[in-house]
Amino acid sequence: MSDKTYDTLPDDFFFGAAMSGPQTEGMWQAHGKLENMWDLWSNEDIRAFHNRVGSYAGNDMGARYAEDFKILHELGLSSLRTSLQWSRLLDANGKLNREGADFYHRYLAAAKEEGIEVFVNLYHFDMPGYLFRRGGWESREVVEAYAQYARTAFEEFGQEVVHWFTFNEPIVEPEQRYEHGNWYPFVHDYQRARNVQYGISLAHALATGAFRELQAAGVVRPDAKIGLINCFTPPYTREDPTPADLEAVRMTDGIHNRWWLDLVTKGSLPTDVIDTLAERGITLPVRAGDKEILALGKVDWLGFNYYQPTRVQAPAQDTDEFGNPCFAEPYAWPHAVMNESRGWEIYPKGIYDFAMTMTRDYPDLEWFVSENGIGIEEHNATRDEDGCIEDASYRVPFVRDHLRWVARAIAEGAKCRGYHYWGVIDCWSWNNAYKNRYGFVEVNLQDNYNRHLKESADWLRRVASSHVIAEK
Ligand code: BGP
Repeated sequence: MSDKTYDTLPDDFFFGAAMSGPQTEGMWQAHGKLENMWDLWSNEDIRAFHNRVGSYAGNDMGARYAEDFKILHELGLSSLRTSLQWSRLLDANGKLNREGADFYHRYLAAAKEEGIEVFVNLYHFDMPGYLFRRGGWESREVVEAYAQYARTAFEEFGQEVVHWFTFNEPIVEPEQRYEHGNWYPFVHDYQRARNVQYGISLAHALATGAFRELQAAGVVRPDAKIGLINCFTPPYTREDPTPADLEAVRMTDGIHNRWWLDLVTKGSLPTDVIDTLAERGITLPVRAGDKEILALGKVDWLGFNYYQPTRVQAPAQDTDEFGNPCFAEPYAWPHAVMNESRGWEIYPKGIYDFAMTMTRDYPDLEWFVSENGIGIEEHNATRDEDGCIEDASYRVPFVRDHLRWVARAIAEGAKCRGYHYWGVIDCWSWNNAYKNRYGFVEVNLQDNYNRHLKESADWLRRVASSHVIAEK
């Protein structure tokens, strides 16, 4: 960092928490909730989940939300981004499930009582199982079902919710489920991954179109905004790159970032990326009328999830063992500082680099840090004599250093409006379940999911209340 330390954030900068419906709510069969992809995978193979903890319980927030909003309020936070679960809000005929909707009305009302504004995301990797069986994001019927779900949510909560998002990290399902085969249904097919990415893009655009229409009709509040959240991690390469390394950066940035950034700012997809894909035999399942649909995709602002930088270099091979084209491969930076629990590099300056790229390329677009955090293996945690988890030595520097880069970016003109910490209250992390803990607040599974403040909570409260980024 430069000599100057940037340690204050603007008065109107907001602090909040990020979580998601499937990782918190639990109550997986209450209110007529349908099975989602995580329930489906948990039911099929519980051994795939750390310590065999499946999707069923979330972090019990569905039962404890009133208590949790109080905790967030006491930590000085003013907002929470979570997601509605499609599988709870609609029934198997795609109609509103009144019991599920009433649950979310109670949830939103309880948050309001504690002064917590809920930012509502519509989709967090959690397709209802029956729609996955009908083809998931590769099926137009499912894309249209999503648009109908979004429309129903806008109609039902349009007067209550101000900040809406269509998707969280839309790049993750194409990659994790269809390209790298890490997540159910474990596919390794680059073409299908891009088909899924394209389907999600259409779904996003249709939902944004429905939002605009319903806002014009007065169903959605006039002050409501719609956005998209992605891990727009800036790709880096070696310090002395070859043209092939730079090409790897272009395509990684193209698929991960510019694809979505063009969609949400221009209403189209980046032609250089589409052309390169076509040269390698990958063509998108475009139909007549799609151009007009994608044109609906422009948003009001963005969320930026940031945990780690992407570092890539030219691939050693043209195709992988499954016959898929390779455009890049990971580059191991010799100076990387790692969070060993998660296997992710810690590189706070990446948040600034993204901010300055946005300021240069999309100067009018507002955004906020929609996720950032550090997950450390629970069994590494030490406790003081009162049983409080001593996490300040790693959690405080992590958040502090990221926030200082945010403060500097804002001082240099970045339109970053706020910061949401991922999992302020420990939550369930997909197939890692409760292996890595992100929270300032512990969820003790041995003690009936009871909440306990960790050592770092006091620091968060001071920073969120004063907007001064305290050293410790
Ligand atoms: C983001 C997801 C979150 C959350 C977070 C931490 O990519 O949007 O849902 O899980 O990563 O990652 P993990 O839970 O895998 O440690």
